[in-house]
Amino acid sequence: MTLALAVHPDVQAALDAGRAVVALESTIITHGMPFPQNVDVARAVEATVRAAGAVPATIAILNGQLHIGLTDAQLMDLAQATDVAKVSRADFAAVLARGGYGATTVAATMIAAHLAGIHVFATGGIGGVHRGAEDSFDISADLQELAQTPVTVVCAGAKAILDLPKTFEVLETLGVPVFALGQDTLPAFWSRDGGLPAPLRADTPADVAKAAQTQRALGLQAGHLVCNPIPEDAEIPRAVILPMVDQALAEADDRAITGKAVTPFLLQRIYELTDGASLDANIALIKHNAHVAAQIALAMSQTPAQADP
Ligand code: PSU
Ligand code: MN
Repeated sequence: MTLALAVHPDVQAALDAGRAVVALESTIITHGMPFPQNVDVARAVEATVRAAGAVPATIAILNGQLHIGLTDAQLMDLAQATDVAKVSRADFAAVLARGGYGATTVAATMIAAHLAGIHVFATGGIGGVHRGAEDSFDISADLQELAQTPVTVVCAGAKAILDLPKTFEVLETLGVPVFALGQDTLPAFWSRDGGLPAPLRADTPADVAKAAQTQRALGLQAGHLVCNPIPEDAEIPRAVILPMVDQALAEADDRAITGKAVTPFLLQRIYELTDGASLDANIALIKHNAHVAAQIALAMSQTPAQADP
């Protein structure tokens, strides 16, 4: 059997013509932000991609069908839906097979983008090695996906809900190229400087496109992770956000929250603890990432790779 993808006509037209397309995830909509801000943000991010000259493809499972690009009505429907599964590599097929709604994480969005022939994907933050992973073994499937699926993921770094040094050690072990954009240190989501040296630095979207295409020419199947610092005017100082992250982590521990529920719980609590201020920063950085991802996709479309795997 082959899987029938529901590809939005605008996305299909762009792919057929070799024009720039940027994949967008949907877990951020259903498990990362409250309604109606989530749909506003999803629309604004799509508009940013279009304004930069690329076509957005928000990826989600609706009624058991894998959608590559959503209509506005579908986006609205997903943003309000309850009982949406958070889908990663392990449960992707099972959710499609049983039907219903699914929101794709970074890992699942990479799988879907690659299936559809999309090379670039913009998100906010990736999953990683959770603090206390030495006991819980909680390491996001996003990291393993970056090691095996050739999609360039643009994020703002990783949130302090994670163990950042361990997250980047694992990425190195897995052979994932990690770039900081325009600086020598890794950004850490709400702050531009996470205090860790960046493994690689790229100064322009074209540099990233060239590195990704060279990696494919080498025959390596890994993705690329591009860490794009949050715009200066939207930055939240670490001293402000860290105590709230610590509180959210302590609460998760008290309530014995585990597995897939951990990340959504922490994101929701930080939103509440900052009185919604974390959301403004999220919106600014996601739009910025969408803009950069569109520029990378444009650069790739101008010098297409020789062979498409
Ligand atoms: N980190 C963020 N924001 C997010 C997520 C992670 O700062 O929205 C979401 C993404 O969809 C990511 C997923 O792929 O959570 C990771 O979940 P887990 O840690 O359960 O693998
Ligand atoms: Mn996990």
